[in-house]
Amino acid sequence: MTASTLASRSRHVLALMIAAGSVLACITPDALAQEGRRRRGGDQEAKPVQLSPEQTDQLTKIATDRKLNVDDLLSAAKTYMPSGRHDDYVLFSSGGQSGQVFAIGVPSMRLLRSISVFTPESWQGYGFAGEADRVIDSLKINGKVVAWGDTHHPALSETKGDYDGQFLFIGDKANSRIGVIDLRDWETKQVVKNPLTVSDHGGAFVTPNTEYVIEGGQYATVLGYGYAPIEEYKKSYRGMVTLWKFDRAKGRIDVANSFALELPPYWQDLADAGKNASDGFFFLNSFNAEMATGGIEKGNPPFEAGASKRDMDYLHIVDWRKAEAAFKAGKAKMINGFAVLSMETTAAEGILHLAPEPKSPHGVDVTPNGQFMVVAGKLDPHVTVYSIDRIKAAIASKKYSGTDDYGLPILDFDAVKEAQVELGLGPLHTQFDDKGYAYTSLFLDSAVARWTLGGEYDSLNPEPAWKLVHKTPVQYNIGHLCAAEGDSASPDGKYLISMSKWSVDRFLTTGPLLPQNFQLLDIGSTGTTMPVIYDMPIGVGEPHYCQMIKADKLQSWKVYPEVGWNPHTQSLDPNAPKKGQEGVVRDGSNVIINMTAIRSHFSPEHVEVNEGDHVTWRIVAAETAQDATHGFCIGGYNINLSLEPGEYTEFTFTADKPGTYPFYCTEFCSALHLEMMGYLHIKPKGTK
Ligand code: K7E
Ligand code: CUA
Repeated sequence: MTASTLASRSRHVLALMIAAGSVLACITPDALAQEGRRRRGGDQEAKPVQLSPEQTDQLTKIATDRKLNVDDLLSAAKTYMPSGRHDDYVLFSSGGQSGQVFAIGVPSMRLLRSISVFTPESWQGYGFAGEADRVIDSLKINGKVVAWGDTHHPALSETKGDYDGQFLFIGDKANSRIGVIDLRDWETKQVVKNPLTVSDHGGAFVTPNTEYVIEGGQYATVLGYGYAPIEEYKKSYRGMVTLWKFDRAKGRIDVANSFALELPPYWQDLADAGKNASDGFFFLNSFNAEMATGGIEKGNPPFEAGASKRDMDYLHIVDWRKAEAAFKAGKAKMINGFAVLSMETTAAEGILHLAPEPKSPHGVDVTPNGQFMVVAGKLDPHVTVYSIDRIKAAIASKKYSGTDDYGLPILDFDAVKEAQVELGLGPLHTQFDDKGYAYTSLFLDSAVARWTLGGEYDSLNPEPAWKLVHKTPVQYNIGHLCAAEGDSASPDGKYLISMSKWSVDRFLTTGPLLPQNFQLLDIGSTGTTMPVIYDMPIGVGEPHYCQMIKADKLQSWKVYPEVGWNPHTQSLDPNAPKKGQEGVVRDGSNVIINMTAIRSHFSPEHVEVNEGDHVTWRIVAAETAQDATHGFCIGGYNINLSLEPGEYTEFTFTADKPGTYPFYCTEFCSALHLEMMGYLHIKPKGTK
């Protein structure tokens, strides 16, 4: 081939690529979606499956070669999603120490996305927007950027006790923070830091209409970052539970209208809000009613022995409407700038009652009708079930067995207890289905237990009430579990996730650090058994809790509503540059760059600034097609943005290191993606 034919051929190829690029740019999302449906046949009517003798032979051969039995084939059929077919449920899982949330499709168990909350992550452009990044700013605690979190409990927003698909909250145990995610664009909008405590645990949980996001504490401290020697534990250390007021219209926690309850220095654990019959209450476990202070180095009993000595700890029963009334009546005092109802107030106003609960419980879970609270104690093979009717009656008739050291009334155990059900070793957490069954994780047994509820649920299943009916082994050491909408007022049944903490031999070895194992159990289609039908390794952080929502409840945006949209304010941004307004505006050493990004160029392509300039860079992704995302990075300046269709972003930096910096698009957006770049010229001081 001669040089000239080579040149003409490459011109031809280039022309084709540009043509392809502009065709792509004008295809509408609907057209793409239609094309996708046509190709995959995903909308076709389901036809009865009929295997030909050849197909049966083929299937048998594959199963034999791959050593699959019939149960394996059934599991595969229950979980396999043909290309283009969408899952029925979305699982929002805590990402543990990754500080993120993971979204996983069920039943396929495909990871759909991560959502950064407490940990900056570059693909999402979360925390990489220069010097005045609002994300980095929101992660500051006492002036320090704390750029990770130990996420434990996600909570979907609820309406009448059912997931409404609008918001997701997640707690950071290590740093006592709550993140707020807007499920229209799946982005974190707010991180609030609790000014009372260093760390927490019982959060996030929402009240039935998301009036409040509840954050229970854990390890007692001197509230408000105070100090006292450990010898003054009983006198000065305190627990807390915080009620964060949620403003649904703004999509933000309203800190000024939030408040906390001072609690005894028992280590409060998980919480759950009442609903239906128990609407207006929430419940909180505790596990160090002994108020052990450890000190193994001084010959004292270690924490794990000291905190498990007594047979009973305390379930905390909070009437949050009474608490709200006391707060609104000005009965709170301020600690570190935050409103707190003291224990004297909560006792005097009848806001807080304690009830004995067996040995170091972990989970407390309210049944869908709100009638019962299920408490599982890791050192007791039973779950203990409380009834809200009994609790209300005991409170009304003051059926106390005494008061604790802080003057809080303790309800008589036998008066409030409905049942105890023996399930096995190490029961932790409980969820529910639509057939009157409860499911409890058994950490030490490595199993999921199915058992029957009583009361109104009696008629729903054939077995006697309050009875263990089945156990499925899981691999291994299950912590939380999660059934489809299984902690809401109307669970779906069908699927259950075992969040197995140890995976040991389930996957290829990944060095000494192994993934956790999310196991999918079929709890809907098999009658009495509930087999494990999928193992999904989670190799990013150690998740704790997750919630599974029906996919069609999510009203997620496909693109931002308008070009120039600011995801932080969820409105059109007046500063967003429009097409034709691109360029550099200088005011002394303050420089504003107005830029648009559309396949396959940034405009302007050359940006000149002087060393020492303070640069404000504004970019609009002028795209309207679904998935036409661009990135924008400047190497060496720690900047990377995700520019989703329609999105407006701004970042600032000081041009303190002169040089020639290529900036480029970090998403492979088009055939000419590599050409989607430009140069930032930072002229050294003194350059003419
Ligand atoms: Cu791991 Cu809910 Cu924090 Cu139990 S918690 S396992
Ligand atoms: Cu835009 Cu790659």
